Amino acid sequence: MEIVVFGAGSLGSLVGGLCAREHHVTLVGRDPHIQAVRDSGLHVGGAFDFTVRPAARTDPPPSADLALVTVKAFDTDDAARALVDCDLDAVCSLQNGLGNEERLATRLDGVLAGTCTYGARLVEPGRVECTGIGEIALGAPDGGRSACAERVGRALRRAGVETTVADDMPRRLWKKLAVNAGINPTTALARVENGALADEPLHGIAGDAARETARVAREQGVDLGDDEAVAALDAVVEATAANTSSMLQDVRAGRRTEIDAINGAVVDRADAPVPVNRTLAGLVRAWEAGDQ
Ligand code: KPL
Repeated sequence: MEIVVFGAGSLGSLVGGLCAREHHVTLVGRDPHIQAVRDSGLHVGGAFDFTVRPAARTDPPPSADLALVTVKAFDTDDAARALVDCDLDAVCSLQNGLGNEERLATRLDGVLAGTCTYGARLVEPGRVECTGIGEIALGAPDGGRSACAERVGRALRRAGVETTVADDMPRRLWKKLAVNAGINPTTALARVENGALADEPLHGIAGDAARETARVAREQGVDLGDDEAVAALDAVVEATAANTSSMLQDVRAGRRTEIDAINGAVVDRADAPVPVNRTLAGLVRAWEAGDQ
């Protein structure tokens, strides 16, 4: 299969590197990472230890069977615009937050929703580290079975990527949102690794954000219980205890965060007040406006 990974940051490079063991992969990203991959290939370390030689470019190729979209949520519209001239059979979002698939589908056909729990860190240009083996779940954005998702799932599994083809993607996206709404802003504001959320007072704050998110999911007709959301949060905190959340990485690097697509999305969709998500979003946005 011809796979283009649009957004070759840490996660995109890891998934692209894993896929390149079996498929023809093109990484689309920015220099100096892309230049390093062109010069010396992509080394995948951490839980793996191999080097692959995917194609690497700063703009999409003219065609591919599948595009894996791994850009930050706020770059989704740009990704859709950039991919419009690429002849594609399927597009799968592996991004944080809600609403990415709808945005891609305004310009692209064959859009699938996806979640990815692999941990990844870009160590230096041309080198990515797998900090935790997780899985990709993908399927139709509105739920239900999808022949396209089955095809993509088979291709990812052939490459040794742990993959579930799911018929309940809305529920999975909300569950992941609950986890991100708890972990990302709390770790970013407190400047701690994920594992620090196992203890009070941060555990309580992250748990309340996850519970509020589950309540908003239910308001939207998605069956996600408070206890299930908090259990998912606790499991990710434990599994990724030594990891730096993507939002803390963004804050440390002085970059824009995904707060709008995470806690902002919870606030925007809520029928009743969500004070914890509103407060966390407000604090992170205040940091973005002031300190960046
Ligand atoms: O997805 C993540 C992120 O950092 O964005 C979690 C699950 C919180 C792992 O760090």
